[in-house]
Amino acid sequence: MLTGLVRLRGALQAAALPLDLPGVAALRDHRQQVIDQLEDYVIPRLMSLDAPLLTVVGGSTGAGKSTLVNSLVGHRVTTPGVLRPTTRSPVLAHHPDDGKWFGQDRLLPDLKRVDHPTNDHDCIQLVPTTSVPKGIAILDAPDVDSVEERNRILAGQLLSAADLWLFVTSAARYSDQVPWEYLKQAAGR
Ligand SMILES: Nc1nc2c(ncn2[C@@H]2O[C@H](COP(=O)(O)OP(=O)(O)OP(=O)(O)O)[C@@H](O)[C@H]2O)c(=O)[nH]1
Ligand SMILES: [Mg+2]
Repeated sequence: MLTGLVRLRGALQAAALPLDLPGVAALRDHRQQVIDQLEDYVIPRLMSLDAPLLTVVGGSTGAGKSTLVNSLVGHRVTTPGVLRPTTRSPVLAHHPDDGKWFGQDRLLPDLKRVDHPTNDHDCIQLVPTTSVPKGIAILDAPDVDSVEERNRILAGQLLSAADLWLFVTSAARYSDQVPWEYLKQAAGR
């Protein structure tokens, strides 16, 4: 399968769609998205099938993502808050034995690893804890529809790297358009 996917990526890269026909811009975008998805997620995942299942908690600001992550883990690993948005930098809780899977060489290579809370968009905080079982990890993400552009971009990257999305919303926000666009993309994937 790996050989097949690498060939598929090569074929897509070679299919440059050079003619400016109607609708070509959307097709070029789609082609690039499929290449990115293959390079950022599908091929790396296939090369490390034993890696823990990465669950990314996404959704609107204030929906309760950080609160839910803390409740699932059983103690406070990420800071909830009343300021919107609160979470600006992702927090990844995992079993201590699984730490080797979350190095910069294996996952989200653009993000620097830190071991303390931060608001730096270019960092990801790793929290090793025995409260998370081996084989699964949970990531608290910034909101998908933030007023902060960097938050939105980061949330998109995190969701693309996920094996599983846990989507959080509230009675007031469930019909918002932006989260629904993400869910449609996920269904398409
Ligand atoms: N009254 C009160 N409400 C709080 C407090 N902390 C969080 N909340 C509320 O609880 C809800 C969930 O907060 P969070 O878990 O931080 O929400 P979130 O989805 O992680 O939000 P972002 O990180 O901004 O994307 C929000 O409506 C908050 O305003 C607190 O200390 N006091
Ligand atoms: Mg949060």
